[in-house]
Amino acid sequence: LTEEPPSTDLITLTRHVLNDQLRLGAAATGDLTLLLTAIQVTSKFIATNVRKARLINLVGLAGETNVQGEEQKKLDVLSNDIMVNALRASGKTAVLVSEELDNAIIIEERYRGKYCVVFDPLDGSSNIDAGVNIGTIFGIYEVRPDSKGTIEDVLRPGCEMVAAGYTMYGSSANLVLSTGSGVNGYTLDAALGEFILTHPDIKIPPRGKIYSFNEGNSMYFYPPVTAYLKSIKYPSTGNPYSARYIGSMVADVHRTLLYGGIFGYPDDRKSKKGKLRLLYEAFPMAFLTEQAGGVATTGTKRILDIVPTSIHERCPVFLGSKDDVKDVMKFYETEP
Ligand code: AHM
Ligand code: MG
Repeated sequence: LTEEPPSTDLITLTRHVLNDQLRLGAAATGDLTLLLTAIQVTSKFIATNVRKARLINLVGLAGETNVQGEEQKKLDVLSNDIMVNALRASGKTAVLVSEELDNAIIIEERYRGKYCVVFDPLDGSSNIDAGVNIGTIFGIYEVRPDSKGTIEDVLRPGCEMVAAGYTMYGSSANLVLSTGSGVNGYTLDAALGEFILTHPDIKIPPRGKIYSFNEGNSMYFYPPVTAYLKSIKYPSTGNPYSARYIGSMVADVHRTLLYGGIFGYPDDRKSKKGKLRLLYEAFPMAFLTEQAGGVATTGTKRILDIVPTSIHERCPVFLGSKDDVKDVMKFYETEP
């Protein structure tokens, strides 16, 4: 038996992004690489805390006190603090929007850079205490020319983002990133403390066999969604689709990117605008989906074209394999 020698030429995330920037030549200042380095550090830090959460009293509600009488910090609050601190200190940001904070943070002049980062520090809150996969989602805009960083710099359509990605905290930590020329996946090598390129140039298969919806909401669904789901569960020809729903957007989207199929969180009679947040959930995931060759829609329009009017607004989401998502769009055209 011959064993492959270990690779001595590791492609780390930083090396990969730097390479991209070098290809851009004079247009690139290296600032985005530095910002992404800061984001990587936050992902490593959050991953470490997720791993030991049960051991160090990070599980539970913020505001509770532990047996020693110390106040506990919920993991998502802690993750938010980690990100805000690191992004501000990077000197590369101007505006920060977090799911955890009511208002945007406008970075003071001393630390100000040219990027705006919108993020959900720890998404999938219902899964945190059970140890199920959760993740961080982020999107990056460059401030508009001559802007010093205002809320208007992030109230822009998702297609204007310069980069988007997520880190999934599961059996390993996986960072999936697009800077606008395809999607790459990196896995954290805990011993090296580096994200290593493990999934180069991710492309979503044009059609999948899996659907991922919270069907517990079926009684509220509108006719196009009900009809679409019926069509894939009771197909006239061929096999019905398999259901997979984790309830962590990062994990459900990650599987969809790799295996294909469709992920959906529609608007319905109860959630009139859907559940997922436009800026830091729908936009980054739609950006990655399109960059991987898939489609992301509200059912009737392209998600990346929506112009946000407030930082925490919601939007319906269907994303994944091109043919699967187009099928659901057809039901929106034909069903009342
Ligand atoms: P959160 O930001 O409170 O964690 O909510 C977002 C999550 C997504 O990760 C996931 O896709 C969705 O909510 C699941 O919602 P539901 O539990 O209604 O199925
Ligand atoms: Mg969330």
